[in-house]
Amino acid sequence: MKFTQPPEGEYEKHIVPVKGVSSLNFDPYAAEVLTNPYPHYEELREAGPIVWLERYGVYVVSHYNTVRDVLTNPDVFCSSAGVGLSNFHTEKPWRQPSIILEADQPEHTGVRAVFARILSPRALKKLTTTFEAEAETMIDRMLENGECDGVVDLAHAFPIKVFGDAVGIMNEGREHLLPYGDMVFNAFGPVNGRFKECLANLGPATEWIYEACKRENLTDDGFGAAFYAAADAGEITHEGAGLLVRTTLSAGLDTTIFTMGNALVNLGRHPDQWAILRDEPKRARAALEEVLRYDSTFHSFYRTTTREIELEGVKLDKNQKVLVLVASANRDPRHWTEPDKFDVTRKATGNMGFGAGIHGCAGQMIARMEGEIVLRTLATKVETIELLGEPSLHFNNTVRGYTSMPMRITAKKH
Ligand code: OVM
Repeated sequence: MKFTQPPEGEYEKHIVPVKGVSSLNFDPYAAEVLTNPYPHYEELREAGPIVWLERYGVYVVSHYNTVRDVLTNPDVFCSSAGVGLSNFHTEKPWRQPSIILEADQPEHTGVRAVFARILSPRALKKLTTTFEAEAETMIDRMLENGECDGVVDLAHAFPIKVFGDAVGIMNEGREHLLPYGDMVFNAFGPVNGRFKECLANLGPATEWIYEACKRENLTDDGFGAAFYAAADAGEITHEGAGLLVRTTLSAGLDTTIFTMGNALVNLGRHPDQWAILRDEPKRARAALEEVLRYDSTFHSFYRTTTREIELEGVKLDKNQKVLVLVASANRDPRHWTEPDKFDVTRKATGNMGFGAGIHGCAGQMIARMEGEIVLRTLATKVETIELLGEPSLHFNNTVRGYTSMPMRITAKKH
């Protein structure tokens, strides 16, 4: 594999002075930033709706309205050049591009329609009882033990089981899903130490994913089989069907796993907010939405300009990468009241956690369903959540979450 991005330390070459726009040396991928990005995002928003990042030679947009404008103008801010820092027009992608994520209209349109039909609310409804039963089993087991790990025992275990089964992949080897996703999401950022270490430790994960996506290795009643049936019907190619399975396995695990972990951490840290949810479990969906706003799993991705364009008074060249900081949009006081307050009673819909526009998360319905079921089952069964020490943060170039969260939970008395 060859990477044509400049290695770490050589980004200086990319510095181009740009007139009429704030220019910062800010590194959104620095460990210190990932530890607590929100004060940094505030500084960035204060510097302006669009800022030049010297280190990477890209613009960054961090205000809610600007993020939305970029995401809802896909003809100007395209995805086919990749949605990471790497520009597919000039650099070789680390893997074959996704036919849904890294594609533009008109090719994207039909593929997205097939994907949306197969993950439609009707298809998802059939999965509800299975998902609920699994959440109950896992949470009952945690309650029996009292002391548990919220990430390992629930946030990780639940999507690996229920989403893996829903796609229809083999049981053997599912431990490769998370490391593969980690690579996918690191690869949207720079080729930094984090990227290289992840790649070096990837082992057989990529090969396993490739095998898992093959028709003969899928159950005959999952999303995977449905993608291949769409190929039989001539709606997509058979290679495309395999790539859509790969999309579910790339985008569907780390994201939901981290989201559930972020929910547990934030509810553990805000006992008043947990009490509100626990007393009214039907608030689960709204609480999940607030988690997605307040501590977004997805922090950033890129778009690439298809022509010269003026954005917030700044003239952008053609073929220019723009970093879209959705997690900052979700904390923008120009849009939200008291954005830094975790408040499960607020109306957090309209947050940019799933993006927006034609590329808005295609799995958001099943992601919300998984999260809602887990939070509702917790709220129904659990009285108290006590974090035992600091949860361990996972460092990734694109997504935010935890790898471990020791906690003690007690059962509700009925
Ligand atoms: C894909 C893909 C991978 C990662 C994320 C994603 C957020 C999609 O392979 O299509 O959407």
